[in-house]
Amino acid sequence: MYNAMDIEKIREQFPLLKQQVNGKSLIYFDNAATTQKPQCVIDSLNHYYTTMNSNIHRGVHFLSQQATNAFEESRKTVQNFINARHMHEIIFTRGTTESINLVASSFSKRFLKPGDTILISAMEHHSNIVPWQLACEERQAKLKVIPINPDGTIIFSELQNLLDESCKLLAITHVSNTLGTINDIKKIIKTAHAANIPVLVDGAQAISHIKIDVQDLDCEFYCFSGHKMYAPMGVGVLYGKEHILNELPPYQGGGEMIKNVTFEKTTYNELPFKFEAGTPNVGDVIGLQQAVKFISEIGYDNISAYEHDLLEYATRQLEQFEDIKIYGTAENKASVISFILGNIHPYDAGIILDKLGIAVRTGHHCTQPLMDFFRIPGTVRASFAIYNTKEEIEAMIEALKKIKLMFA
Ligand code: 7TS
Repeated sequence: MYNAMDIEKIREQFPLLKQQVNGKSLIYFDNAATTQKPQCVIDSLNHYYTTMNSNIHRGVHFLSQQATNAFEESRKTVQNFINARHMHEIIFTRGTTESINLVASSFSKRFLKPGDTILISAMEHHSNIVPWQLACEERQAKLKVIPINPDGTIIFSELQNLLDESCKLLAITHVSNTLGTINDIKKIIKTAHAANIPVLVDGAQAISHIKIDVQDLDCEFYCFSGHKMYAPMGVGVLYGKEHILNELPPYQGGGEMIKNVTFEKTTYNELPFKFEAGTPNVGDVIGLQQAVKFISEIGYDNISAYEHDLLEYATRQLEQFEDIKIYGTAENKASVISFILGNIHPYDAGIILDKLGIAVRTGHHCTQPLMDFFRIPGTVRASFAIYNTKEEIEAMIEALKKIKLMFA
């Protein structure tokens, strides 16, 4: 188990955490929105633009070859990181949202017919709702939703019922960004496969907390964003099984994704390039490799154990307020805690916490249907990363006590 000294060493790698905000030491609890970046990632960007910047895959010159090698090395690193069978099953995108849009668009063109259904859950982020709504609208298909229990867990019997003949794909989050629920994703995938239904997993919130092994999970698609796992913004990953990616039509047309173009007919490049039209985000992809190394050096066991400890501590501390309501009380949770304190509007709480140097997120967290389910306008959400501490949680509790007095 990581101790305070280990965490201090980790914190030292994050220059941004040394900042003062409103005259207070910054406490950054908005990690579910994006994590801060360690020095190795920042250095990698600097190094890339200082020594290597070049367009890739097309140049014979020195820089282009260097950049291409580093870019493809990053793909290899990501392949190993999530244990994909093939390197070409790793498609670089702008982030989870683009990864899901890619599948929603290409999969529906190939497989979705009028009357078919796509199945999602009631705890999805808008990024795993709207692309499917668009696809369903276009193909005259229907979007169906697996309901949840009040504790924020999937109602499993409903999931089984909805996996019927009309269902062509299940798209579901691994971890809820609002409730913190960790879905039993392996069991869910197994259940869908028993009905011959492929599964897309939105891993945006899982990737920084949980070791992912896509072969073990056996999902058809797994999506995540670099920026939520200590990597730069603007780079993400779509993992897809080779055979299904090969069956999908391209998402965008342009350079890189073609084999041969004439005005009469274009043939497409092989995987992964078929899905990487245009100049990719080379510098950030290379930065992602550094973030993978950062996580791997600490190790998921350490990350999970430490963050779980923070979550338990924060939950116990928050429960000391007799008028606290925590949303998301599943047994298996990632280090995300959503709450409303008394009748204090989340926005008011968030503004005052910010004045005290504490960054939390307030609002619906891009999960409006989930807010409707709980009949609330939003929550205050604190989400913890490997560099957060119990002292910071104590500071938030003290701040909340002050806020309560102000609103008493
Ligand atoms: N899916 C989930 C579960 C998410 O939490 C997010 C972002 C996305 C998809 C979209 O990721 P992006 O990188 O493409 O934007 N979640 C949040 C959040 O909770 N607060 O800000 C962004």
